[in-house]
Parts: sequence; structure tokens; C-alpha cells
Amino acid sequence: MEGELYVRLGYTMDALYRSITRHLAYSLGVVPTQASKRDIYLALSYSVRDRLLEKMLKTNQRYEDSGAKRLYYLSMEFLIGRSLANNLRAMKIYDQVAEALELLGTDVETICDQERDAALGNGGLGRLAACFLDSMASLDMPGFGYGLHYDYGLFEQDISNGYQREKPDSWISEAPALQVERADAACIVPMYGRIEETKDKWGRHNPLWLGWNLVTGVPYDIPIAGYGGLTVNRLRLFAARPSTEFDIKIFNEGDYLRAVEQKIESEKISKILYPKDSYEAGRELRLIQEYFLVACSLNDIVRTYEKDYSDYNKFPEKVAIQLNDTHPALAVAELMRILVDQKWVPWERAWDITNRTIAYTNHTLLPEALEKWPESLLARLLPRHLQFIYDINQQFLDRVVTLWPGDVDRMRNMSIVEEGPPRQVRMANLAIVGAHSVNGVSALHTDLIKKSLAPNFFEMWPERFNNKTNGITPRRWLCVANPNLHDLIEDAIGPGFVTDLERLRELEPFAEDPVFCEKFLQVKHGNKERLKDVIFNTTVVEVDPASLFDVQVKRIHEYKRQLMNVLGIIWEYLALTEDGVEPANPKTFIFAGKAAPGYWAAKQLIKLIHNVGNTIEDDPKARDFLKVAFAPNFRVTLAEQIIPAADISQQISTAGFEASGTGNMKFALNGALTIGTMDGANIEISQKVGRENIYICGLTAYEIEKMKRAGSYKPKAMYDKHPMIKRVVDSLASDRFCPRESGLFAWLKDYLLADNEMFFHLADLESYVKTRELSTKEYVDKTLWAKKAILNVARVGHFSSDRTIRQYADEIWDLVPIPPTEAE
Ligand code: DL6
Repeated sequence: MEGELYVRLGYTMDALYRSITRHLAYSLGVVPTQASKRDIYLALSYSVRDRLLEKMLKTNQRYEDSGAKRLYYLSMEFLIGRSLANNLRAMKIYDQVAEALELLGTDVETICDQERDAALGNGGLGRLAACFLDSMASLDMPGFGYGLHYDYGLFEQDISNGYQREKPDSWISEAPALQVERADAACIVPMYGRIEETKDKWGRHNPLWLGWNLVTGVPYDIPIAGYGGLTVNRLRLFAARPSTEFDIKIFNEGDYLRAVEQKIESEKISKILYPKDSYEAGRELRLIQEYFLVACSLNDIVRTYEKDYSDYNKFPEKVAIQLNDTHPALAVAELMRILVDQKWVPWERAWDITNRTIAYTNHTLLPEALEKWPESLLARLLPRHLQFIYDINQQFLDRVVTLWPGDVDRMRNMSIVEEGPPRQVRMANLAIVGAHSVNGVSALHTDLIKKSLAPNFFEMWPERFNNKTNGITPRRWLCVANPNLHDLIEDAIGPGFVTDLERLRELEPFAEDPVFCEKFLQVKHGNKERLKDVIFNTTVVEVDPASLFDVQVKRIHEYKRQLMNVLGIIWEYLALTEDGVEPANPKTFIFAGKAAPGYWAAKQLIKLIHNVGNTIEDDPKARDFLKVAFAPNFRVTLAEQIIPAADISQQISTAGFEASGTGNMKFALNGALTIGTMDGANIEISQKVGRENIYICGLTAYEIEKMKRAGSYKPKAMYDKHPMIKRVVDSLASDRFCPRESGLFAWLKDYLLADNEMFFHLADLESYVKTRELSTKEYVDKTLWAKKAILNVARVGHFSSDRTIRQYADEIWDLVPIPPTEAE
């Protein structure tokens, strides 16, 4: 006990049992015999939280003692999902807890099932951030997430008559069991106000930002357990609160209601996650959220730095800041403001420090997702930041002029401020200019950033651009999601691969071993049985685990081409019912995914999937061969149930549009074969698993780009020429799939046949359908299928987020692990 400020906690079954019952009594006020499952879940979560905090305090101490550099990952989204089972496995107390819970008359799976997802993200970008946190902790790296403490996460999706309905997801009720409030580290964030131009005592220009409104940022820490449970980092989420409980001045003036209104206004900032995912223009509140995240985070980062250092020249040696997309790009201006206005660092030096500290990851090339904010809005909300943006831009454009004198077009294209009307600030340009590293998230995506998104910037600073292909954490996506496959692999190649995923290569010889193949297929079948129940309970569709499970689960978006999948299903349906061509094996098409609430076309697609499914189900000629199920409310937990049960993983985005994808990696790791286009990380997956173990179809990004430039995509000609394409499109336009809502899908024919159809559905359709056919045929040969699936598992170790994080740490952050001491 000597030297310890706190009581050591036990990790045995006995100690855990005592801890759970103690929390039942003293945190929740219930006796064990009367505890509900929810009570036990909470008591267990508090017990786990105690232990995580114990390790977190020790980890903090270790980091402080080492004086190591720290990484701060600024992200508007962290899509965590459930935490409890993941933490039990990370801390290696799953079995002890299972025994303790048996004494309480229940079981660990039932209790873990009580947890609701923390859906503080939209999709890939937020889930990647969560995988990165897991990897940083598992690699003993001082890397911390900074985000917003939303009251409401991503909406819950209900389906009513095939239409998506959104319901609020009040995550806040779930949070206390995961987090600790750190009121001691709260900060004040100024916004709005005006600039008064003054001179300092030396007569120098000294603008003052005055008359702001103040909001308080209250941090909440969620411990993030590394695998093994010794390193526990934290995710710090900021909630917005009024600067004082009520504005005393307004209150004293007797305007009680206005004081309350102002309190509500402040709290609005962290109320809700914007459900946008590469779609929809932003609103003022979104910009405020982005600024609030940046201001709170930088305040915290600077405060932590100042505990040990006063000289800001060292800042980039001790601090690395990664911007997860452009959402936190205001960090460039905010760090400049802090250094220049508050720390009196000269502008040029402040710029050097800022640039060496900040790095930026781009996650999308979609023009509608590239953020721009009206200059007028910034002038009102952040007048001082806008001045810094102007100064940064001026300095930058001066360099551009020196390099390319007289090249006005280039200047216009590179400028951080876009000429109007309306004049807008381009956040991607601000991030590229302000960061020392700009990375894409797959080899193709990075290439496209260099060639199409930012070629002028690449020409100016080639060394700044680099690739970091995404990865996924095997702890969640194998150990937690597919424990039986994990155990099977462990029996074959021994332990240790979970933190060294390339070791999965040792599985390769087992792809030829009939006994292993048989066990592998049994694990898959078991997962399919379980998914069958999940689907039945949520959709009432009865699926057959002996059928091929062909899965496309992800956000619903035109570029992801759920529509092409549906065209493929209709093709198979018409071939079966009109031409008598049966599929080689019965097939179940499983979809899941949310559409942004304002995205009409995506919502219509959800309706289409349901209607096609119903038409097939109502058709006695078809229903025994084809089935369509749309599992509602896609979220991390549902992904954990669906992915391990998939035979086929559909990754069919229009080439050049999916920056990377990470679902593609999760499916392959769980032994599904990919049908995919040469897009994002699919390309690298195909290189790793071998072209014979993946089904590639469609045009490449460069072919598509060429056709776009030449204007040579003529979908109407394809429709006229190819009878099956014509039949499929015409059936869509008829009332065949909407007998009770005449004309509902007629728009799709015009959409698909337009020369400016952005996503090249019909261009890829034939190749896609043929590839599907081949995959179904091969599925019948179980030995061949098992071999291919096992080789996928064996060869995707590269896509562990541990590898990705090591690359970020070595090549961008200059961050080293600080492993636990033996005493820990
Ligand atoms: O990098 C994570 C993830 C990629 O895997 C997806 O391909 C990409 O679409 C996604 N991007 C976004 C962009 N949203 N915004 N802004 O979610 O990032």
C-alpha cells in the first residue's frame, strides 16, 4: 500500500462478486435477490469502471513520469457501441465475471446485452476513431480522444411500412456507468462579440476580442482499456453548460426567464450529434459545435502542457494533434490565437509551432461533404479567428504568388477564402495549409487526393501528403463479435495473434485441412443461426441459415450503390420467375443501414428494398430461393451480430467514391468473401487475399474518371442494347414492386438512364451480376468455399488498426509507447 493513494482492487471471482453486490447495495440501493438484469448490468459496469479508473490513474502517472509526447485525436465522432463485454475481455476478467454472475442467478451474455450502444458517430469516420482509441491503448501509447458529450447520439431507426422513421437516441441515461465527470477541468469558451482595434504600449497593432458570450465546457472521461488491461487511456468528451448556472447579471435585473433561456441556449451546443455522414450542408449550430470541441480541447491540451513546460518552442515535441477530417480544422486558428494573443509568441514562430503540431486526415472526396462556412457567419461567431484565417491566407498566398507569379486561377483555387458570393472559408484548405501532414485513408484515396482533390497543394508540398490505410481493432471485431472463431483460431495457431494480427498467416496451411475447414464452417453456421433469431425478432422475416447470406450493411448512400444490389436481386428474381433460372444455392440478401433524415433518395431506397423483399416473399415461384431482409436500426452491436454470420460481403461503391471502407475489413476478418469494386481499401484487400479469393467487378476509378471527362457514359444506350438491363429497369418503373403505391419507383428509371447519373449503376451492372452468379456457384462447393474464406481470414492481418496506429505514430506523430512497469 505504501506510496499508493488508493485501495487496490481485486480481480478474482470473489472480489468481483463482492464488488458487484456492494454496488447493488450502495450505488443502486437494491438487495441482490431483488436486483433486475438492468441493476446487475449497472452494478457490474460500476465495478468495471472502478478497475478501469484504477489502471487509468496508474497509466497517467506512468505517462507523466516519462515526460513522453502525447497525441490528441480531435474528432466530432466516436462510434463506440457497447463497452462492457469489450472491457471484460480487455481486462481478462470475462470468465471470473461469468462465474460471479452465475452466483447471482444470471449469465454474462444476458447482462452484457442490457447495455445500449454509445452511438456518438454516424459511420466509418466515427468507428475508425473508436478503433484507433483501442489500438493506442493496446499499444501503450499516450494517445487520447477528444470529442463532444452529446445528449443524443445518432437517431434510432424504426421501419414503418418500409419507410425509415427516426427516433431520438437519448444516450445520456446510459453514460454514468461508463464515465466520470471532471468538473475540476472545466473551461470557459468565448464566442460572438466584436474586435476593438487598439495599440499596445509599443504602438503595435493589438486587436482585442471583446463582448463575447461565454459557455462552459465540462469534460467527462471515458476510460479506454488496452488489451491486457494495464494501459487505460481516456476519451474526454465535453458537454456545454452555461458559463454560470444562471447569468447572475440578467438574473439580478429580474429577467429570470431570459436567464433560463440563455442557459438552454448554451446547453444546446452538445445536445445532439448531426446525422450527416457525407451529406447535407451544415448549420450555424454545427459550426458552433466544431468550434466548441476545438476550444475545449486546446484549452485542455495547453493546460496539460503548462504543467511541465513554459517554453512554447517545445510544444511540437510534446504534443501532436490529429484532426479527424476537417470538422476540427478551426484548431489551426485557435492554436494561433492562443499562442499569439495569450502566450505572446510572435506570429511567425506561432505559425511554425502550429504547423509542426497539427496533422489532418481527409476521409472523403465528395464535394458535398467538404466543409465551407460563410465568411459572414465566422465574422459574427469568431471575429478574432477570422482575422487569423485572413492572416494565414495572406501569408500563404504570398508564397503561392512567389512560386507561380501571375497564375490567378491557381491562387483562386488554393485560397482558404473562396470568392463569393457568398464568400466562404474552405475548411479543407485551412487544414492543408495549417498541417504538416495530410493523409488519405487508402492507397487509392491518397492518390486521388494528390491528383484530383488538391493537386496544387501536392505540387507545392509533396512531402506533406501521405497514406495511412485504415484498420480495425481485432479485439472488438474478432474477440468480442466472434468468440467462437477466435477460439478456433487460437486452438490452431496458439495465443498472441490478437495483438499481432499478421500472425493469422499461420492459418494458411489449415485452409487445406478438412477437419479445420469443417469446424470453420460449423462456427459460421452457428453465427448464422444466431443471426436468424435476431432477424426474426426485428423483422419477422424467417431466413434459412443453409442459404447463402449475402450482406450489405452500411450507411445508405447513392455512391455505396445499395440500388445496384437491388437491381441484381431483381435480375435474379426475373431470371428465376420468368426464365426458370434457379440460383445455384438459395440466397438471403441482408441489408441494414440508416439514411440521413433529409436524404430523400436514400430513404426511398430503404422503401424499395422492403418492397422488392415483399414482392419476392409473396411469389410462390421465388420465395424458396430468394429472400430479402432489412434489419432495422443498424449500429455497432448489430454489426457485431451480422458480420460474423455473412458469407458474402458487398462492397460495391462506385470506384473513386469510397475513401477506404472498414466494413470490408471486418467481413474479411470474419471469413466472408467480398464482392467488390476496385475502390478504397478493397484494392489493398484484394492484393493481400489474392484475386482468386475475392470477387472483383466493375470499372476502375480511372476508367470512370475518363468516361466522365469524355462524356461517354450513355446509360440509355446500354438499356436499349441489353435486354436484361431493360427488363430490370422497366420492372422498377412499373408498379410491380409497388402495387399499392402506384408510380412510387418510376423516378428510378429516369434517374438510372440520365447521362449525368453520377454513380454509374448501369455501367457496372452486367459485370456485377456475372460476378454474383460466379460467387453463388462457388458457394455450393463447400470445400472450396471454406478454403477461400479461411485464406481471407489468414491474410487480412495487415488491416489491424494496430498497424495503422503504428504508422501514424512513426511517420506523423513521432509518438512512442510507454509500456507498463513490472510492478503494474
Ligand atoms: O476513414 C474512415 C471512413 C472511410 O472508411 C469511408 O470510406 C469514408 O466514407 C468515411 N468518411 C466519412 C466522411 N464523412 N465526413 N465528412 O465518414 O471515413
